[in-house]
Amino acid sequence: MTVVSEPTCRTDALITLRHDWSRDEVLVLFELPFPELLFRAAQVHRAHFDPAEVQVSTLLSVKTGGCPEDCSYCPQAQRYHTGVTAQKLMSTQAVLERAQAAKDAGASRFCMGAAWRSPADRDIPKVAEMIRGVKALGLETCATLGMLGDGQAQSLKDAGLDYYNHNLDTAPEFYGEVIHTRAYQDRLDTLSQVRDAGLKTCCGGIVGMGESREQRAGLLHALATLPAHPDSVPINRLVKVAGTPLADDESLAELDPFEFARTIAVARLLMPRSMVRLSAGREQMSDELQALCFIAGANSIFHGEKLLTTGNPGVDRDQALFVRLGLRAMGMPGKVDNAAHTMTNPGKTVQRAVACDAISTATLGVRSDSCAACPTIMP
Ligand code: SAM
Ligand code: DTB
Ligand code: SF4
Repeated sequence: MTVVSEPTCRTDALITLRHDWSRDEVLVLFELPFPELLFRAAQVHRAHFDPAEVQVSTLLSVKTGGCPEDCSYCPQAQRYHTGVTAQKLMSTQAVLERAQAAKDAGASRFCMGAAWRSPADRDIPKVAEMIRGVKALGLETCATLGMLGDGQAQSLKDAGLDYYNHNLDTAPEFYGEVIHTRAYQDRLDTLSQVRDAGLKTCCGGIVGMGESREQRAGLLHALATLPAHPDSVPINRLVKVAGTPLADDESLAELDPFEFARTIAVARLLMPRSMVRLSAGREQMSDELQALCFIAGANSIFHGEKLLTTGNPGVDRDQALFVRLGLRAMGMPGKVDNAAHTMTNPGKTVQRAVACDAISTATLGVRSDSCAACPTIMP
């Protein structure tokens, strides 16, 4: 057995970006005592981000259900009977109304998802029109449309797309247990098209699908040794949707919440400058687990009652959690660095950045008397 020494925790290790992690090194991080792992991840987090800031994104399913793929976790796969009804691609106008509402509610980023294996060339101009419209609202744009063919990433980039989300989902050797209709290499090829087009990559995976710790390490290793670290790394905890093979597998044990927090911490250590997104599965998580994840370096969430087809914590629950943890939403360009303020004051614009009691109250998501009278909120 090879003995792997613990990766060092010197100051330069806090800021150095590495692309040469070995899988054994990643596993050693997973196996650190929990407080030590969280401490290290929190240190790295602070070296690159304000640990009190969390990016708030909104997700919209612009084309729901009817997908020909067989991803064993997915409620949108046509072949499983999950109660999701297949719908056509939404109109641009309907998408823009939702984007405006998301902006008014405090989101700074808007992600559009489609249940496609890959988009047809005829769909690209329609999605491009949506992207142009969302961008024109001043929102950061992200899309997840499946595998991309030649030239499609470039067309999306030309329309103003900022990020493309395409996940590796799990470790290479566990992948075949979950998905049979496309290969790991197909995913790597799409990611390379995305990078070549100059788009930012959003790439992560799902845990809690019955993979081992070694395989969770394998997923994070695969992500951290891509030619460039993904700019954003969504870590999803499996949402069990009845009718999907993974939900119907009674032998599948729940993932230990501490193991989920470990996964977030190791992602933060391996990819120090990436946004680590606490993605699907938050509705089933306790507030305490989410807090551990924020300490471990998660700095982005999806906000709103729904993800693509499954539930997400309600707006009230998230605001209350931000209050209790003293977190604030990351800023919107041109406004005070505080989307949460807008989140609690829909339709009103924060005009200047000041550190006053009212702002700190509002950032925490409570509309108090002092907040209502706050001179920084303009009608
Ligand atoms: N069809 C496109 C694709 O597969 O790339 C885009 C949409 S797909 C729903 C985006 C990601 O959502 C998947 O790669 C997977 O990681 C995540 N996801 C889907 N169903 C999930 C579930 N039940 N629990 C957790 N994550 C899920
Ligand atoms: C990602 O990794 N997680 C988000 C986003 N990318 C598109 C999607 C989660 C979907 C969860 C299942 C659903 O709501 O249908
Ligand atoms: Fe289709 Fe994407 Fe769901 Fe897989 S994850 S079944 S590709 S929508």
